[in-house]
Formats: sequence, C-alpha cells, structure tokens
Amino acid sequence: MNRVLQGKLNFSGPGITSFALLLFVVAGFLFLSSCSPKEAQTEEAQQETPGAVSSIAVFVPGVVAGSPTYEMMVEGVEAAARGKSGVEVSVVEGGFNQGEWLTKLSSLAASGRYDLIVTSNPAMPEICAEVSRSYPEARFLVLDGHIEGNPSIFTFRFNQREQGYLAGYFAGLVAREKQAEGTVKVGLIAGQEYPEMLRSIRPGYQQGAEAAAETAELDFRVVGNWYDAGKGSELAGDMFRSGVNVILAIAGGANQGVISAAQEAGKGVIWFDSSGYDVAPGTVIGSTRIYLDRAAREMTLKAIQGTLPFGSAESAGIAEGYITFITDHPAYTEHLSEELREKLENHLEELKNGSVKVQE
Ligand code: RBF
Repeated sequence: MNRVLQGKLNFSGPGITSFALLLFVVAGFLFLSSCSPKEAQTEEAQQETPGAVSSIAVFVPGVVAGSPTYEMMVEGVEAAARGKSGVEVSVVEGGFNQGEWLTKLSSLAASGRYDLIVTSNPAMPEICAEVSRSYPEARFLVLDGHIEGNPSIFTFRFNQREQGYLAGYFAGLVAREKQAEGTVKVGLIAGQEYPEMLRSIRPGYQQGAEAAAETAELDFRVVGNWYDAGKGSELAGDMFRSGVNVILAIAGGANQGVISAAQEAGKGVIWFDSSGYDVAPGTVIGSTRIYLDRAAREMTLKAIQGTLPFGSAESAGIAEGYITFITDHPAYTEHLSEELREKLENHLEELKNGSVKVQE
C-alpha cells in the first residue's frame, strides 16, 4: 500500500504528470467507448444478421385503395422497414382476377429477389403453400389467414367471430333504438362468400345482433367482387327499402356504393377493419377495428431480426388487444345516444376482461 503510494508520489514531476494524464485519458476513453452504446449497437446488428431479411415484397391480393386490411398491411410493413437501413419494401398489386394470384405470387418467389413476401386474406395461406412447394426457399408472412406446420409460412389471424359479434351487437342496439318493439332488421354486405365470412363473421354478427335485440333478423347479401360500387349501392338501397336499419359493409371498393345508398336513405353504415368514421362523417356511425397494421409491423420486425417462427400460427382477439370498437372518435360521440354508447362500452369491457365470451 505504502509502495503504491510511494510510486504515485514518485511520478509527481511536472513533465511526467501530463504524460500520465494523457495516458489515463486515452485509456479511459478507449475503455468507455468499448463498453457502452457502440457495443450495444454491434450486438443488435449481430442479432439481426441471421434472418437476413433486407428485401420485402408486399403482395396485395386485389388493390390497396379502398380495402382497409390491405391499406393497413402496407402501412405496417413500411413502418417496420422505416429507419432500418438496407431494408427495402416493394408493393405489388395482384389485381382482382383471383385466378392470376398463384402465377403472380410464383413469379415473385421465382425472381429470388425477396427474402420475405407479406400478404393478407384467408385464401392466401393455401396459395403460399402451393408456391412453397415449387420454391421452398421463399418465406411468407400471411396476415388475416391461418395455416400451421408449413416451415415456409407464418400466419397471424384475428378472431373474426368476435369482431363480427361486436359489429352485430352495435347493429342490434342501433336497430332497437330506432324501433322499440317487434322484429328489427340488420344488414351485412360482403364482397364474396368465403369460409371465414360464412363460418365466423356472419354468424358472429348475427349472434351479436341477437344479444342486443332478441328478435334481430339478418339480411345478408353478396356483391360478387371487391370493387363494384354500383352493385353495392343497388343491394344496400334494396335492403334499406325493405326495412334494414343499418348495414355492415365488408366489400372493399364496393363499400363506397353502400355509403351512397345509406346517404340517400338517411341510414347508417358500420365499418369493419379500420376506423371508418372519416370515410363518410355522419353516415358511418360505428366502426370495429383490427390492429392488422400493428401485427404487420411487429411480425415484419421479427422477420427482419430473424426471430419470426415460420411454421407456426398466431391468433388474437379482443382480450389480446387486437380487436376493438372505436369509441373515441367525435362522430361516434356526436351521433349516438349516451344510453346506447354506455351499453356498447360496458359490453366491450366485459369482452375485454373475459367476463363475457363469444360462443364459438
Ligand atoms: N377485403 C377487402 O377489403 N378487399 C378485397 O379486395 C378483398 N379480397 C378478398 C379476397 C378473398 C379471396 C378473400 C377470401 C377475402 C378478401 N377480402 C377482401 C376480405 C378480407 O380478407 C377480410 O376477410 C375482410 O376485410 C374482413 O376482415
């Protein structure tokens, strides 16, 4: 101890002191820079390398504009890539001819230019599985769809029975408020008939409507495609004339026709996937919301980091925070009675905390 102290004292000459000080500062700087943020950054970069996802294609089975789920998918993937240097996103629209999707998706995979292909809708897992048979190297993230056990595909879907139920409960409340007694009619217009619609969304909607208004009757119509606004308007007009009070619109671009018919009839429309209040203020009176944008961002980030578990599937609903009813928009507060809002919000809370469950 003494010797050390002695040693230090020995270095007390003026020239040596500044040299020692310099050494000390340089050593200190090297030490600090070796163990702080730089090291964290390097570690992060190393963790991201194994996935090696730097080029992403978003395959839109349809067109982006007018289809809420596709708009959210593009938004979410682009948000994940933003700020990640070297990650590029290309958006490819597959168009409305569903017979061409397999060929178009195959050529994306065949090009070998993309480390990840992101797409969305319940028909896409099967199509991706078909493509992966020819191109086993290709990797797919499918939103709003479900398949398990294919090592090339990860899927993330939403509990659409719950989402349909929530929309139906709201429709039932609106219809019952307009008509205090007797049978009330609620409407649903779909772009096309597909298993998820017939097995989850439609029965959920009916169940929700009956929970709010026991005698609720469902008028279900199909446009036949996801773009024909003229047909959407024709169907909706007919439904309103036959006594339907409110229509849930799940028809992509054809939703615009449903809105114009509602404006003409002075009736309401329910939006399904994203907040729809601003699409037609005063006409869109309610809106469920799935957080597909958030799921797209989160899952794409995992893919970029190399941690997305391809081969598995995730599902999320109201309790997990991926489905809700938007109750904080001024259009909702302004156009609906306090009593109705209270009933809806109480029920939403019960579904969130699990004290009420939607029966499968
Ligand atoms: N929804 C849209 O909003 N626009 C579309 O173009 C569209 N195309 C679809 C094509 C197929 C084959 C299937 C099965 C569904 C399609 N959907 C479309 C519906 C969409 O995936 C989802 O079920 C609804 O938006 C309800 O969340």
